[in-house]
Amino acid sequence: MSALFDLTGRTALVTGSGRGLGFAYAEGLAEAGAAVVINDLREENLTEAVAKLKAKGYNARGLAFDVTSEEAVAAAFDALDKDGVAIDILINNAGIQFRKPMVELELKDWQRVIDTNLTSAFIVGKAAATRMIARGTGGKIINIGSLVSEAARATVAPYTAAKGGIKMLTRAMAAEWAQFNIQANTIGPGYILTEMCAALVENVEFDTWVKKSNPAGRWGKPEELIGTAVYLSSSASDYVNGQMIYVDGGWLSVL
Ligand code: GCO
Repeated sequence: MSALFDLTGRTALVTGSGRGLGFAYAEGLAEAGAAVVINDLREENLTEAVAKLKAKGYNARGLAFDVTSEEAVAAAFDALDKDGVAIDILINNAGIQFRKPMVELELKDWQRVIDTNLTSAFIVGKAAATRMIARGTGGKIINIGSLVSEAARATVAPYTAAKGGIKMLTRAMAAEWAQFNIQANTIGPGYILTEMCAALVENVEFDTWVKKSNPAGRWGKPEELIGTAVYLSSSASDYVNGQMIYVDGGWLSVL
């Protein structure tokens, strides 16, 4: 049975994986046997993340590039090509949050959030899929959505639009690339205890709301996303395509 989920011999790129959920995905995939490429813009995060994985005996390397820049992504994939590193699994995780009522929101901030959370998945997805198709090996793409792919929340409009877009971008990828044995699926994390949510956790009213509205009665932990990430990266999901799996403690079921 474990062979179904074994990632030995495969290489995964996880964008925005210097810390937070990205790091949890990368560590989980490494534990399942994959070699991992950590991506982050901040060099110190990158160095620290790679060191942590290497200390556990995992095969890890760092690659700093801006996921919103087509030139930077092209250069990064060229560098991987030169080193003979083929990406079999891509997790488009890089993301930012920016909370502001829409009537006060400036276009530049809207654009920044859309670029980082949605357009990046197209840019990096295209670079990875082009190579998977050329090699004829197939591959796995996991895009990261959110509860707001489904249910909007005030003050996070660009994030909501981007995460809704991610759900359908994933289906577009499945529609075009299933014929090349590429499976593209979305993970929708619920309210998880990460740095991105720190302001929400510290807000007593919000924290109480999360605990009350979620049938699980608590926030999720980053490591609770790993099983789904490994499943969608492995042969166990070879006929699963264009799906969105929420890992939310049941929150959407009672909405
Ligand atoms: C926020 C948002 C996010 C999402 C999260 C859960 O204000 O930061 O609400 O936390 O809801 O991605 O899916």
